[in-house]
Amino acid sequence: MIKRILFTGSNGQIGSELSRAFRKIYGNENVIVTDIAPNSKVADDHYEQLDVLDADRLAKLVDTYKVDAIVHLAALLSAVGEQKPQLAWNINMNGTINVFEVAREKKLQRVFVPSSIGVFGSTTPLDNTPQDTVLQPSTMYGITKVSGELLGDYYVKKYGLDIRGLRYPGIISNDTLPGGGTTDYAVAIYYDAIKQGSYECFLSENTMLPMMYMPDCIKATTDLFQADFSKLKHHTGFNLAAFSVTPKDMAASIRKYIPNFTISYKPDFRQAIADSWPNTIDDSAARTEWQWKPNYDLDTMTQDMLKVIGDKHTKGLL
Ligand code: AKB
Repeated sequence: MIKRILFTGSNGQIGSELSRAFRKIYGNENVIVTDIAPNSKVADDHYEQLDVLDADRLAKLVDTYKVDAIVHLAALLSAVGEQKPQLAWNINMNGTINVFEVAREKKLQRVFVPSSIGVFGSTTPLDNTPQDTVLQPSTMYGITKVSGELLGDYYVKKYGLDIRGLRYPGIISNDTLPGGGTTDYAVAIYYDAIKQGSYECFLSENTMLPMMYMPDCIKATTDLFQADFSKLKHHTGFNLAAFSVTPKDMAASIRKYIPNFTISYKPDFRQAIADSWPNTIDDSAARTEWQWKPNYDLDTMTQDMLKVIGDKHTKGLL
């Protein structure tokens, strides 16, 4: 039975909220959070500073805390990965193999490592992108995510390890800001809508991408983490979808609540990345193998995002 779980990258957009959700399920003392930053975002964590490239320290923490499973979130995302490709390879690949090797040596019960829609490229069918399809990404981030999926599947087959992962779409949230991704506009648009009533978007108005609200991301991750391993046919790269939207759709959704909201478009280098990613995703494998089903669509998410960010703004917390 899994009792104690160690997170890497716990200060990040997903790590900060997912580790909180795991503490509710597994107990505060059973979730060890680590990040490269000297301090945790949350004061009462079991926090340890960890560079995922330091395999010895990772192994030591696993021993010290008697860890049974690792949720490995530390990674560089797609946009920053294009600015620093060698660093992205180093952190994403060597960080991941360090986690897999510790899991193998210490016989850990489970590893969760996310993948991304970044695994797809322009040779993949862009509409209703299948689960099992061509994976020829054009970004270093995508290359590391495809390699991470293949490496994880190798450890499952060769060593019998239990490794699981999801291809996250763009994740939209209102707690910790994302950093360095191509889908980050979909978070910034809500903050700017509240703060200044307008947003300048770095993608063009009709760029459609798969997106998901954070509560669904938490649900998907915990559901897959707890799924019966023997029922899984796929392991490290489940397609995952909630809804697909363009910046124009998001602006229209925001205008339902902030009628004077305006948006302008100034595409930059991230446009080419977005253009190589799918419009819509077929996530039927996740729906069949571990009963995935999202709760939020664009408008229910917009309503909640604007309420939470609006409250923060009123309290002077932005
Ligand atoms: C990014 O934009 O790089 C990430 C992702 C979709 O993996 N949010």
